[in-house]
Parts: sequence; structure tokens; C-alpha cells
Amino acid sequence: MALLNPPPPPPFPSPPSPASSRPPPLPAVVLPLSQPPRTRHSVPRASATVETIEKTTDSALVEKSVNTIRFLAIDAVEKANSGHPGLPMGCAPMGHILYDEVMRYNPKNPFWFNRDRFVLSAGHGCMLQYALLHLAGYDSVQEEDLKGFRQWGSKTPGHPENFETLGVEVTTGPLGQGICNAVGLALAERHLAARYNKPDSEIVDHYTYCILGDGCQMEGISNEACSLAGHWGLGKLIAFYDDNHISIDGDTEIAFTENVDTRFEGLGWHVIWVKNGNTGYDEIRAAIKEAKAVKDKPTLIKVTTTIGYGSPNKANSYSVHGSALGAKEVDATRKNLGWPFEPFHVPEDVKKHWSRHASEGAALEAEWNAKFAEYEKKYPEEAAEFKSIITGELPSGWEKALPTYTPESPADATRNLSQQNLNALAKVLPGLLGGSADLASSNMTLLKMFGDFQKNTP
Ligand SMILES: Cc1ncc(C[n+]2csc(CCOP(=O)(O)OP(=O)(O)O)c2C)c(N)n1
Ligand SMILES: [Mg+2]
Repeated sequence: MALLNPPPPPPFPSPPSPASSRPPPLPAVVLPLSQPPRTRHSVPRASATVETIEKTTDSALVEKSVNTIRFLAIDAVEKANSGHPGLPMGCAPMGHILYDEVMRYNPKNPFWFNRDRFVLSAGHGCMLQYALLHLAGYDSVQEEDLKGFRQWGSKTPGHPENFETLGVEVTTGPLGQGICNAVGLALAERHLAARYNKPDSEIVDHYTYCILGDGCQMEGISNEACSLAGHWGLGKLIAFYDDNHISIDGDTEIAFTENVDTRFEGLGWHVIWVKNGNTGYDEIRAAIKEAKAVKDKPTLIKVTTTIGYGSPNKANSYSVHGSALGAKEVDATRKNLGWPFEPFHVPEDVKKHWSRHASEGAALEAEWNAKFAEYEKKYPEEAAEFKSIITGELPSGWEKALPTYTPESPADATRNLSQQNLNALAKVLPGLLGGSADLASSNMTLLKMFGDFQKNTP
């Protein structure tokens, strides 16, 4: 059961037996900021080796931007006196790199089709996403929206809602389902790319990124979807596993000691381990570069982080998972991270640095629009079909394709009638896809004119 204000931590269970794949848990103390966290798995992993790439931004500014994200989350949760500061504090580095250095998007048009998608599967950590959307220049998350976090009618609900906050792709909160939606988004990209890209014009070309936590990994549904993603070889799906070893009730040693890396390898994913997700910016950058180079498999980047990083007395403990730090600890964290600013302050140089995303995003969209205009001239039929799929507008007269029945029509099972209708519609609705839980021959959902979505027939 979720404990929003958990009691003090119980003593940890005795160290795991030699059969366990993991060493004993870290003590709940703050780690010196200059040092990487101690790592848990001692198994050497070839795929964990990451190369160093050049930095794209001055490292002091990156650190400042990352701390801005941390404090926007701390301050918003503090003001609301409810929420989850721990995840944003630990995931701020990967969040910064994703939204500032890696992802292609236009903050002024969250609906631009060819944007990269981001799903925060660990939806409780939504202040991470709101801080990033705010810095990136999305109009949906202004300073007053951050100040209204978790308030009735605000644009910043306690878990992300795609119908409330433009820029949020997927509503999340129920653990595990965000990563499943991310698999769906990557599947859609792969299908549309295979169907509409031409050798001389790639109009569909974007990545799907996801951050999931221990809780998402515990949920069985995430394994099912990730199994499909591996089967399909969704190379443009890159998931970050926030490996902080803490969930609501304490250390994951209590209930979750499986080796996630080898499980994902078994599912057909490429797996990379970033051992220092707190300050290892280059490790994170290199992991993303490596993930992008693997085209035929989805990638799981396990990023070992410290929940509540920077809080001297609460980091690395479940007390920072889902409660405000409290005024005393906020002050201590400000001192510890060297943050002299008042609540909700975004330093000018950080603001200026992020402000380029509006013009860069507009340029990316304009470039794509020009590409699409060319495509439309060369391939008018495909372009019309593609547009109908991405806008959801049905082709005129589609309903004429439906079979008609009268009271005199012979009796038939509803699933057979459904099949007749689905197959008639499939001829006129280019976006109609189906799926069935290994049950199509019984529930009659097969679209007979198409084959199956497979790795080599996407
Ligand atoms: C399906 C589901 N079960 C339970 C919960 C309640 N819950 C919310 S957060 C959480 C713990 C998540 O742990 P983790 O993903 O490790 O997040 P962290 O503590 O690292 O922020 C749980 C159990 C939920 N949101 N969804
Ligand atoms: Mg966790």
C-alpha cells in the first residue's frame, strides 16, 4: 500500500544470501557530491563500457541547469506540501541531457508530427517533466503553473495528464503502463516509417524516450510490452531505467532483487549501464550515442542514481520518495548544492541557454514542413493517406463501405459480424490497425488483407 508519509525506516533485512545477484543495500546517507554512487552489481558488463564524447555545453552551466531542475521540483513540492521530489532530484541529469541536448521538438508546437516523444513512466516524478517543459519554453508550464503544482484546476497535476498539459505525451501514474505506451509510440513510428518513407524522402524519423523506475520494472505489464519491443526490434526506443534502489516502502532489497540487465538482454534489448547517473554527464551522453547506433534493438540504459540527490539527510532513502523535504532540509539541500536563490528562481544564464529551443524547434519544424511539401508533390496519394492517419480525419464517404443488414439477414455470431465490418473498414480507413491477444481466430479480429507487424515486415 502506498504510504505518503512513511514512518522512519525499519532496520534493513540481513544481507542477502550468496544466491542473490546483488550486494547488500547502500546505507541511507548522502553521497559526497564529487563522487559517483557506489554501484550495486559487480558483474562486469561489456555493454556498460561507454566512450567519452565532447561536451556540447560548458559543464558549470550544465550543473547549474541540472540544479535548477532539482530546485524547481523541490520548491514546487514544498509549496504544495505534497508530491515526489526524490525522482526529479536523481533524474535531473538525464532529464537535462534529453531535453536540452538530445531531443528534437518545437516547444511552440507540441503537436509537430516528427517530434521525438518522451514518456515519464514513473509518473509520480512529474515535477521533473514540468521543470523540463518550463525550461524548454512550452507555454503550458509557466512559473505560476509550477507554483500551482497539485492545486485544483492547475496545469500541473500530481501525475502527468496529456489532456491537461501540452507537451505531456502520455498520461502516467499507474506504474508500468508508461513504458507500454512508449513501446506503442515506437511501434507507430516504425510502422509509419516503413509505410510512407521513400528512398528520397524520410518524413517519419523520430525517437521515443522513456524514463521508468523500479516500480515500473516490478509491474508485469512492462515486461510484456518490452518483450514485444524486443521481438519487433524497435531500435528507436530508448528507455532509461532510474536504478536508485528505492521505492515507497524502502530499499528494493525488500522485494525486488532480480537482475534487470540480464532480463532485458533476454528480451532482445541492448543494455547499457551508466554507473554514475548523478554527475556522469558524459557517461549519459555516450550511452545515448551508443543506443542510437544500435538500430535493430531497443535500448535500456540503466542509470544508477541517488534518489533525492543533494539532500544531506534524506538522499538515498524512501523518505524523499513521496513527501516534501521540509523547510529545514530544503535549506540544508540549498547549502549542500550551493544554491543561493529564492524558491522557483531560474538563473538568467540558464534561462538564456534554454531559450534557443524556441527558434531551434521552429526551424526543425519548418525544415520538416518543407520536406513534407516536396513529398506531397511527388507522392500525393501517400501524402493524403498519411495526413488522414496523423490527423485522425476520416476519408469522406468511409461509412459507405460498411455492409448493410436487414431483419431478414441470416443470424450470425456478433464476432463474425464484427469481422465483416472490420474488414470492410480496413479497406477505406488507412489508419486501422488491429491486435489480439493470440486470439484472432476466435474473436475474429483478423484483418485478412494485411499480414502481421513483424521486425522485417513493419
Ligand atoms: C500499478 C501501480 N502500483 C502501485 C503504485 C503506487 N506507487 C506509486 S510510486 C511507487 C513506488 C515507485 O518506486 P520507483 O519507481 O522506484 O520510484 P522512486 O521511489 O525511485 O521515485 C508505488 C508503489 C502505482 N502508482 N501504480
Ligand atoms: Mg526507485
